[in-house]
Amino acid sequence: HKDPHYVGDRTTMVHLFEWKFNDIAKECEDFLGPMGYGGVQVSPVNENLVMDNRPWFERYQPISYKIISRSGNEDEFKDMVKRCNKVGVRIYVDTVVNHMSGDANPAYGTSGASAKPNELSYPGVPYSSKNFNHPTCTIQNYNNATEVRNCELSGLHDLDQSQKYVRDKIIKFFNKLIDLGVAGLRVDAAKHMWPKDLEVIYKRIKKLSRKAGFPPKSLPYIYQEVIDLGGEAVSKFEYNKTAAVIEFQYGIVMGYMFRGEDNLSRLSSLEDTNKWRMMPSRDALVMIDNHDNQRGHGAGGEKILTYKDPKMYKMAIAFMLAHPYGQTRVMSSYVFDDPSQGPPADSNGNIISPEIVDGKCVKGWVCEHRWPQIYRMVQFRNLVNGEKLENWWSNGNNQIAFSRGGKGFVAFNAEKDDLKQGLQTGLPEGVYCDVITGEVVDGKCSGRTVEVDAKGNALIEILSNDTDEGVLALHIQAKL
Ligand code: LAG
Ligand code: CA
Repeated sequence: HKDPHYVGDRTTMVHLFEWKFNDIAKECEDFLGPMGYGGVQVSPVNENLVMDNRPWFERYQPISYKIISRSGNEDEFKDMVKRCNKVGVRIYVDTVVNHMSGDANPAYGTSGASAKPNELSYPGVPYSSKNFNHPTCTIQNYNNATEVRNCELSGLHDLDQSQKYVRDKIIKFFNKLIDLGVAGLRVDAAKHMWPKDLEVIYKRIKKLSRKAGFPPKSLPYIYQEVIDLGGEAVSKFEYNKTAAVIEFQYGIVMGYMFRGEDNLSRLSSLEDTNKWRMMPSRDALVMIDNHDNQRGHGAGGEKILTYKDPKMYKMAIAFMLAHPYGQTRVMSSYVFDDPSQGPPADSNGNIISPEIVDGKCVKGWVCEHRWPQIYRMVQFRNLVNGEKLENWWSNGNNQIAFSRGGKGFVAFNAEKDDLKQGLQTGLPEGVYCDVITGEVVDGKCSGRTVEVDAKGNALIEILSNDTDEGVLALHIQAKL
């Protein structure tokens, strides 16, 4: 369950947070497919509790496993998966199976059906009181693994996955998604479920759909949300036997690094994941920010970089995409101030579609995935896939550079001094267009150019007073 099953040389998924299925399908066709994105993580697709003011987090409060939410219904979901697969973009679903909703009275789901959360009754599944962990308790002590697994996470009613009945319902939901052609699943709150119960569930999930174009015997990609920053009873290393784990340490390290609060040169040892207490590369899904920590939810959010710090954010994303570690995920947000605020919506709570003007999203959507500095680094990662990290250089401080074999080269300057340095790029001789500041159009570079000599050396310059970009990236497909 550790292979995302991307098509061809694709490498990176984007989380289109709170997007509607119809809009995602169109984005696959118009942009993600042609630009080389490998997949989309969609927000939870199953029926959820309708909450006042429609905060984004209502989608983490399941009412049933019917596919119906503000993103769309089952037909729309099916159509999206088909259309995205057709243009080489895989779909990954965020699944919430640790718990059902918190208390609400009356409680309505997104299909209009009602439930009685305070009686632990969810007729749409159906689950009743006996399917939940008893006695009911609230997680307080993260040094007690049993409490973390068997008590309620912020009042969300905690399912007992040791029951075959509960597992059967979860497996049925997962298998339905697979029949509809998805390539994998995010497992929300995996830390709050017992690894042995999850293993039983994973073993019983279907192989990916042949009809949707997957090779025979492909297992779904499973990446589990286990926030482990050290010092708690539950360890992420309990979860990577057969499936992948989201490496939350990564975004925190990158936050410190690109804010200039650590020393970039230390990243030379990033491949030694033991040293950093990170998952082995093959087992890790990494990101700079996610829907939780970009707004201070979840844990470890203080140093996380987001679209709100564009220069440092683009540097961190470029590093993530240039460095070979992990499976990479790009966050795509909507504009927010209030951390509870849901996506752009009309007065009836219907999500407003992103609109695209000159390649950029408007109407309250940020669409980081459409920032040229980001999608061009996705293309960089696809191009250098499988190439070794070479020609590492640092000034011992916050200026670094490295190549990926002889195909790509990146340099970063996160300090107050200019970077002006002759460096070995590993690239063949020629004039290259920096894909951060521009692209090749009609044989001309719209941004900076760099001349690489016959020995692979070039003068690399990143000035500290550049308010937009602190990174430079060259690759062999952007050679003039
Ligand atoms: C996750 N990881 O384990 C998600 O990534 C995260 O977004 C989910 O929390 C969490 N698990 C549960 O699925 C989010 C918000 C919470 C929110 C919860 C349920 O971060 O703040 O809780 O979804 O909607 C909210 C209120 C709580 C309240 C609870 C129950 O914020 O104060 O107790 O609802 O009504
Ligand atoms: Ca639990």
